[in-house]
Amino acid sequence: VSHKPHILVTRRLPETIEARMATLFETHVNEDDVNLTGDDIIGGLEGKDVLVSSITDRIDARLIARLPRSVRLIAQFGNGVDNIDIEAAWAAGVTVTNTPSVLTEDTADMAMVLMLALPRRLVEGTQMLVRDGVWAGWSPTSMLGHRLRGKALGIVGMGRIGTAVAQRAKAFGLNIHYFSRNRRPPGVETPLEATYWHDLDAMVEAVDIVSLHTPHTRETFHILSADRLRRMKKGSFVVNVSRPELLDEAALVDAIESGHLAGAALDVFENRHGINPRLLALAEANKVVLTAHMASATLEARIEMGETVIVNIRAFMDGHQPPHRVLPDGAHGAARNL
Ligand code: 8YV
Repeated sequence: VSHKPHILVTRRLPETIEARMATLFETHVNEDDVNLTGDDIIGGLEGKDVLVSSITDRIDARLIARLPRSVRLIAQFGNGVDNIDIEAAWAAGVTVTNTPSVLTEDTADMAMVLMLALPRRLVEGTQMLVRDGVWAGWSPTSMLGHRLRGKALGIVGMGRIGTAVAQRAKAFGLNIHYFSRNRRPPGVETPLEATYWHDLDAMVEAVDIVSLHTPHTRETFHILSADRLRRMKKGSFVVNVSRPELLDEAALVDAIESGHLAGAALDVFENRHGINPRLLALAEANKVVLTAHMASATLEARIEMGETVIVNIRAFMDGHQPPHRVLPDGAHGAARNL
């Protein structure tokens, strides 16, 4: 195209990224950084070529049907695209891209932070020091947690992030088990011994920790169901840095309250704005560790995510195939990267 692409960016991005976008594109950023409604998005897209979206934008079939004809690209700032109806975009001839890979390592680090935080009582240890007079000083039997080494970790979804978690967990002496849509031979792709399970029910019965690393699709909604939570070993726990929809949150709370599960370490919640009070109570009781959807929240990752958005937009506007196109998975509606 002869003119600079006009883009709408729905959330504030790191300064360096906004500055670079402003030099390359006619850029309109939602400076308020509050969630835009569908009407806001449609209004803001008047005369635009590209929508730069984030996980907090609900881009469903209805919104896609209302897109101005000029908008041919939705460039998501993020890896997961479950906020976008990929099939509807595909049917409407609108290209969708995402920002995989650049956040893999940082997200995997956060999974390890959470995996260690619970058995090693990280949050409790800090609270003890900051709450006046609670700490009685060192003693041989105080603050005993549990050893991670030697435990069995069950990874659900051995994609980029799952593989990066497996590599780290291996170094911590965990035995790696995984369930995946496609069997990946980790011995070939990575120097990693891991046990593949084709039956998720059987895997959750066998492991001490279940960590979720699959995208949220129709197939993976509540993949860690009430039934599977019941099947998990007594005293085992759950880690989730992926999407809240992957587990039945109410059933998870039940399982922890009843003492069946030792706890959970969660970065994502069903209701982002009003976290389940029972979950908060479990956090008070140090049965769960909660973080604020920050697994990819490093400045470095966010800058690289922004750079990836820019690469996708430039390729698309130059008439090339953008490198990180997301296509619908014809058979099941699950999105996948090319
Ligand atoms: C971001 C994420 O918080 O990429 C993802 O899928 O969940 C995180 O990196 C978010 O998506 C930014 O839009």
